[in-house]
Amino acid sequence: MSHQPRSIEESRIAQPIGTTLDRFIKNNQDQFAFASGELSQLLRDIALASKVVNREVNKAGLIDIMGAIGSQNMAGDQQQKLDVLANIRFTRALMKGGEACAIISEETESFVDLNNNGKYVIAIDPLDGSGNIDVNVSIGTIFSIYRRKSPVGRPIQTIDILQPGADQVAAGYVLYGSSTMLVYTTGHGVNGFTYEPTLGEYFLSHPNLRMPTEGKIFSVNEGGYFSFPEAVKKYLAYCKEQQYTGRYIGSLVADFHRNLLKGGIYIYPATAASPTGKLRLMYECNALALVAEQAGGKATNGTTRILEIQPENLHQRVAFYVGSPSMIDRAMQFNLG
Ligand code: AHM
Ligand code: MG
Repeated sequence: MSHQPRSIEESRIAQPIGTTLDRFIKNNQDQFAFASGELSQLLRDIALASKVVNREVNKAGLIDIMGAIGSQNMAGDQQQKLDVLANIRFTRALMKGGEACAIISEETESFVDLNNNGKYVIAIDPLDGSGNIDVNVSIGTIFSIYRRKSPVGRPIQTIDILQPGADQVAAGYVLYGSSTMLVYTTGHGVNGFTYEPTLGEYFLSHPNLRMPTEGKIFSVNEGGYFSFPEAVKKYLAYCKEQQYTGRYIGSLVADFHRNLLKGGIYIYPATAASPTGKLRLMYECNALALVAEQAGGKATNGTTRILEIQPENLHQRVAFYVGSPSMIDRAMQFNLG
């Protein structure tokens, strides 16, 4: 049989078309024990809101210019801080379908009570790393999805809101970086999707992501060094003796994502200023802990697996160590707790 060289056009046609996020969600819907399409719809709603936020993030540097020429978006709510705007985008998207009964957000003091018939509670940091917006550095959205525990149709209860991370039915993040990515898990491994802006679609680009068992990157804000616990200082000295690479963006999603792909450890310890740590359990750490574990990594506060911590309030802070399993195991030998 002769193998004629293909024309460029033929080669193009022969290339398989990518898997869109929508198709992937649909194809994998039956992995979910309560498959009724509602969780799938929530994931789609989050993806849609992230596209809108992505558009706004990309215009961040233009806001003053557009303000100066009096331009407004359709809703008339331009000129707001991007993190507030992102909160509005995600809340609206999650409200629309009626699947969510409550939203816990970094941007709101109390939870947003939505719809007694909704079966899901969403915890979200709509735009994390917001200090990096003005300087054109990667930022992210972090989300956790829980099933409510109390009967549907009644007002939601504390047990619906304060659920430990182990009860998440799905979690993930969006990284607004050099390209925009959505990475999520429903407890069956982790998959990553890259946004193709001209088509307005996320495409599966990182199927079945696995975190390297070992790594050489440590990510910590060493500016806080003198207020770190002694054990953390010792561990950091160890990282340097090992000639690990220090990488710290200051956007949790971006630091986490790099370490997920390359292998590494992210460290945000308790400090003198934040004796229980800075990062928030419910809408920053839990989602990334589930993604890490589902990719073969580990996440702890130094003594307890993050996913097992029973939250006591919506905005609770925890120390956070997340990353490659061997690196976390070794770090724990320093008794970082
Ligand atoms: P934010 O929710 O106000 O954006 O703060 C969370 C961010 C994380 O993205 C990042 O890892 C951390 O705060 C950086 O804190 P620091 O500037 O103390 O290093
Ligand atoms: Mg945040």
